[in-house]
Amino acid sequence: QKTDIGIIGLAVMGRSLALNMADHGFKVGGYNRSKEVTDTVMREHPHKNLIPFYTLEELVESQEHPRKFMMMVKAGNPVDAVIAQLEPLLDEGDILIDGGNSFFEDTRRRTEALAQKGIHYFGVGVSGGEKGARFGPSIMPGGNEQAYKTVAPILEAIAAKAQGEPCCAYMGPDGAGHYVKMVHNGIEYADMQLIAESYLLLKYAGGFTNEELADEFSKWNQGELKSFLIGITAGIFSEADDFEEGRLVDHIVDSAGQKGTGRWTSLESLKQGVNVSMITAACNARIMSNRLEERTAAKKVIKGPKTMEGTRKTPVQKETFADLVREGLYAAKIVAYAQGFDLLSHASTEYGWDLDFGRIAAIFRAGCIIQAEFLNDITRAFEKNTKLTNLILDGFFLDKINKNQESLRSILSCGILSGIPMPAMSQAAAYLDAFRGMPVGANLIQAQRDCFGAHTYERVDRQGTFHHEWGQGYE
Ligand code: NBP
Repeated sequence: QKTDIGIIGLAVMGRSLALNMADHGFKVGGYNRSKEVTDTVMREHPHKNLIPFYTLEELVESQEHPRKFMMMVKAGNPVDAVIAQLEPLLDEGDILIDGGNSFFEDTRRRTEALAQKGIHYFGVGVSGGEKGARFGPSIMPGGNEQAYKTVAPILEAIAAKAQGEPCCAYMGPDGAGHYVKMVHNGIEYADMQLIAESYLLLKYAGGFTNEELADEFSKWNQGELKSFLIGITAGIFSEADDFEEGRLVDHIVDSAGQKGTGRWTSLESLKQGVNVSMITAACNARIMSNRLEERTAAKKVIKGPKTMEGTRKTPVQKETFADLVREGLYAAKIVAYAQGFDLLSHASTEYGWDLDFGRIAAIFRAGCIIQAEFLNDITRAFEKNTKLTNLILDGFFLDKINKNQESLRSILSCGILSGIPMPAMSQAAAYLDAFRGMPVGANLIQAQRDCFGAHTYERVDRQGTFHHEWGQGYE
């Protein structure tokens, strides 16, 4: 049988994308390394447009030129293993897509290697998990712009739709799509951490019950914070436990894993010299969460603040406190996105990708985990000013920052005095204060560097670099 596209790897994501394509009328060839997986998919999800193949040769022969394949296998070595098997079977002009969470540098390397043979390689970020893949993900394709036109009808058909537009758009050459997906995940880490800190504040400083938390988050989801993450959070507080009395959330261990895309974002930001401190803080928060044993032991010996005695720590009414938390969260969220888009901007210059930030925000509006009302405002900001250097400087966001930063400071001080860890919100305030030109102490650091290493220093009142013979007390 003839097919329009081949999917290689039929685990949860590959299978869901294959069925999504089949629903949209494309004839899809499905192949998986282990035959049993293919059989299970065909048995459990039979579809007239999904055709199983048990060898790559047959899968390749089922298509007309230019042929199109999408790998949905585990990132890392499995991708290279599939390429090594597939490459000899492909011809010039064929298209090979990697839809997994591959590291963008790997995608750049693979793109270059396959281009030698005239094969168009695409690194495509797919966000939204299993449900997104099955019914409409946000899709970030990177690769050859001409060749993109061949796969665009399939990718845009299966993507989520926001106000009728597909959440799929060409990002740029080689690793651009995977890079955008990586930063998307980094922002997702920061966003989730900010919501977790808001929860801790409301619960431990505000004395909110699960019922009240569910109500409060539902209310937030009607306003400017409306988003997938706030929506599911509201629902989580209402979920009954499967085994015991009470709500499930209170029976879940206080330790969360990570797969690595947040860490990649953080490492990459250090390489680029861009401050994404909130994403890094979110990664570190998960690392700290994993130290359960040490935390349990330390709890017995390290004293908390005196204000932790008693139940409620905030002097204000619950509703007033919730408003402060909502406004502080909104300000911090703006800073997190500003950091993420700053990293994209530097990468765009560094790798020559010419990323369109307004378009990136637009394709995040549906299908993905960070989908939010707020992204419309980001698109508007970058459309209004394509040269915008930092999201915070856009008129709309500047106004919000100026209005909400007092709330951020107020909940931060309340949280710190109550002993509630708020690493991401603290970073938001620190970034804001440094960015708005407050002294950051680098004059003293220059002096120290010149003192111990003769690294020289610069002056405020004259050009050039200077060295001082630091005299006293340094022996
Ligand atoms: P997994 O990441 O669990 O990978 C399993 C698939 O990889 C199976 O089809 C497996 O075949 C295949 N595979 C492996 Br492992 N080694 C192989 C090799 N050497 N040659 C050929 N095939 C090999 O699947 P997933 O969770 O569906 O995710 C697929 C990709 O999508 C990953 O990169 C993931 O990070 C990304 N992603 C996942 C999500 C999500 O929510 N799960 C969301 C967004 C992106 P086998 O059956 O023979 O072992």
